[in-house]
Amino acid sequence: MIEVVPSICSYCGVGCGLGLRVQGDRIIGVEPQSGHPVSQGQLCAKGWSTSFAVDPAQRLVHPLIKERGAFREAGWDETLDLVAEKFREALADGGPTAVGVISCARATNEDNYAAQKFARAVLKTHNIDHCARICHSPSVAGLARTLGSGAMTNGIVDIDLADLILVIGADVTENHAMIGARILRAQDRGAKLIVVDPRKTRLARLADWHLQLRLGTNIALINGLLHIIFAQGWEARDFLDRRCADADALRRHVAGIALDEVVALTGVPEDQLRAVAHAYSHAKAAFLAYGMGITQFQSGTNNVIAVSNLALSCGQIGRPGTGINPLRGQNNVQGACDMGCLPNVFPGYQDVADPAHAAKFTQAWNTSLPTAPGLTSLGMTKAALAGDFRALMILGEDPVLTDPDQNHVARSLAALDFLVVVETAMTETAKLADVVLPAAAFAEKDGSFTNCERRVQRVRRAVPPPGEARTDWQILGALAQRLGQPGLRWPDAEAIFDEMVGLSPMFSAMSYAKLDRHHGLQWPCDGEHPEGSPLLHAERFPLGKARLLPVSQVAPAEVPDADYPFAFTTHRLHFHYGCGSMTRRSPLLERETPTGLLFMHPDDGRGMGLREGQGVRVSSRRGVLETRVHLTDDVPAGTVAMPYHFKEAPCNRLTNDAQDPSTKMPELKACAVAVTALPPGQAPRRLEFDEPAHERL
Ligand SMILES: Nc1nc2c(c(=O)[nH]1)N[C@H]1C(S)=C(S)[C@@H](COP(=O)(O)OP(=O)(O)OC[C@H]3O[C@@H](n4cnc5c(=O)[nH]c(N)nc54)[C@H](O)[C@@H]3O)O[C@H]1N2
Ligand SMILES: Nc1nc2c(c(=O)[nH]1)N[C@H]1C(S)=C(S)[C@@H](COP(=O)(O)OP(=O)(O)OC[C@H]3O[C@@H](n4cnc5c(=O)[nH]c(N)nc54)[C@H](O)[C@@H]3O)O[C@H]1N2
Ligand code: SF4
Ligand SMILES: [Mo]
Repeated sequence: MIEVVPSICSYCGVGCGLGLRVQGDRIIGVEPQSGHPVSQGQLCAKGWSTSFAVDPAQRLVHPLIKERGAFREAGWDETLDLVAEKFREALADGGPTAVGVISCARATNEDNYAAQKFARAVLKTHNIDHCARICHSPSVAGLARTLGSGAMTNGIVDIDLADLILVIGADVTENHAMIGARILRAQDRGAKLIVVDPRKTRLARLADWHLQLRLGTNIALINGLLHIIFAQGWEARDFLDRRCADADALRRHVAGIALDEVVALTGVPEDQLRAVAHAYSHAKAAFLAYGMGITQFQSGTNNVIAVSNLALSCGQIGRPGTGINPLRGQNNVQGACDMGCLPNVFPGYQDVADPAHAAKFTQAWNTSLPTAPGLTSLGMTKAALAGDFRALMILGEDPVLTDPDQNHVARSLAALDFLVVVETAMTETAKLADVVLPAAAFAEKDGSFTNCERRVQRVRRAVPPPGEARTDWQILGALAQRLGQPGLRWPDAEAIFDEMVGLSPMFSAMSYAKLDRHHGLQWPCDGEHPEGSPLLHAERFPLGKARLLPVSQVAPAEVPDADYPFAFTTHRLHFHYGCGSMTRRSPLLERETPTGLLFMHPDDGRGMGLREGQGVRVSSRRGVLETRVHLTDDVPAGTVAMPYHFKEAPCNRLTNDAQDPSTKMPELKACAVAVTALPPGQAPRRLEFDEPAHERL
């Protein structure tokens, strides 16, 4: 007999509803959930391939301890005793600032709550972070300054209510596929579509206007649009008067901008800028969505502020069909932030430096807590390299493949006294660990995920974990016990959720029973909003009045020159996900895109005498790799691009970790590279770490 267990897709932040088809102890397939408000009975190719991602045959099933360079299987007791001993040593040696935890935006809210409680209440450090750092941390920081809250202001269903959709720096049909489908349906019923992207994405090719700006010129472009809007008197004056603190500084700032300079810098013709400024400011309801093409720059926070200035100036927020909508990436990255897996906030964004919040958690957890905020994820790896950091626990992240400057990351991890990785599969990072612990995957545990529109939804244990795998929170609880803190032993996931709800005002009216009755609930969900909040900021902003903050264009830290003549950017492909540890197990997805490629404009290819599929060597100031070239006008001449899913062609060997000053977001979207041809017929090789960066053919 086949039983269908309702769950949520564990890939991207859209949060599609799926049913796990279970026979005995095995997941034999999935099906879309009918009537789900987000996915409406559909799934993308990754969702459909879920059973491969959790297949026991390809999973870690035993704890592993490294001895003389090789892993051996070990029992839980022996392994956890060793991990506890190593953390005790590190704490004795370097104190609580020398240890830390990187949590997992793919794991449940309950796992993430446990991870931050482990860091804070057991290790006594706020050194807890996760991949939001290199994803939407500029959204959290930028929108906190302009609105007072950094999440999507509107729901996914609002796309159906918009008469214009503006997508900036997001490849939505590939990366948030069911949102992409919804946008295309909106266009079919007459909504206008504008895409701002240096690449011709699928959506860009279908858009009414594609502003193909030069890499890293977002602020120049948005200030140009604002210049036109204010000069023409198209701004929403009434909204600015009632809802915003002071528009004059921004008005003066953009008045001083010369449009011909904007055109020269961005490469976008003036008539396109005028048409888009008119369309966005005159739309009845304009839904603005953005992604990594805004955030992953050293100017990431200011880019977000520029986006916010545009929406506020046109009054395109606070109503159905409008909004500033950062498309959060991972299935539960919103949740990992909400749960406090950040170095400066407890669950529910309660500041660790605020004595009242610190007192509340000290009392609830019955323990002392540190007062100084902790290190970010890249801060921890940097401290390791400097010799100031001893022991790190990584739950479900693969920084060797996904953090910038791979050689630097590998050196930093090697500099640790002790690295423990909790994973569902053997990754490049896990290979460098001293201990690897097998984690249960989402289909093997109860809990909740929070999608990009703040919707908290239940996932359920459909099958037992394979072998000896355990849930992250169980592992953390057992380890905490060994380190003298019994407060992380919960009977089940619901008890963790209830503890979190009791401590986080923004979730105070949530419970599993209530989440079950609805298709999840959108936070804030409290006494004032007992059924959740699909739309934010309708009456007022968390700051009271919103703020318009003038910002100026900043070039990427590294631009092309004679040695490294191509602008380089990185992106995603529809059929693969993150480090590929789950999608690359699916033969269906592998067949579609089996390996990494360098995307290059045919004119550049011709100039170098390259043929389609030829091997190339790509180098930056930080590293070198080999791959094959794909000649396509998806990218403009002078710019080359690579996806980041492929360990054999790791584009983060090349990327730059120049950082946004306020969030430490590295500049994953722009650096400079050189490309040289491999002799025709020579296959690209997989190069080991630290081959000389400047070596050329
Ligand atoms: N298939 C698949 N889906 C995924 C993921 C995956 O790995 N695979 N990952 C998930 C995660 S973690 C995230 S965060 C999301 C990310 O989803 P997206 O934000 O869509 O991510 P990217 O494809 O990295 O970048 C988006 C776009 O930014 C553009 N861009 C680059 N530079 C600039 C610029 O200067 N200005 C502008 N305006 N645009 C620029 C790129 O050309 C690209 O089309 O996707 C999620 N969904
Ligand atoms: N060059 C470049 N680099 C990038 C980006 C880019 O655009 N360009 N994007 C960045 C962005 S936005 C992000 S979010 C990061 C993502 O980077 P990562 O977070 O490193 O990528 P994922 O592949 O999502 O890794 C998640 C891991 O969690 C494991 N996992 C899944 N479920 C569980 C669970 O329940 N428990 C545990 N313990 N493990 C689990 C999976 O096996 C997988 O190996 O990459 C960043 N890196
Ligand atoms: S759009 Fe995202 S959540 Fe929906 S099925 Fe695809 S990967 Fe899963
Ligand atoms: Mo992300």
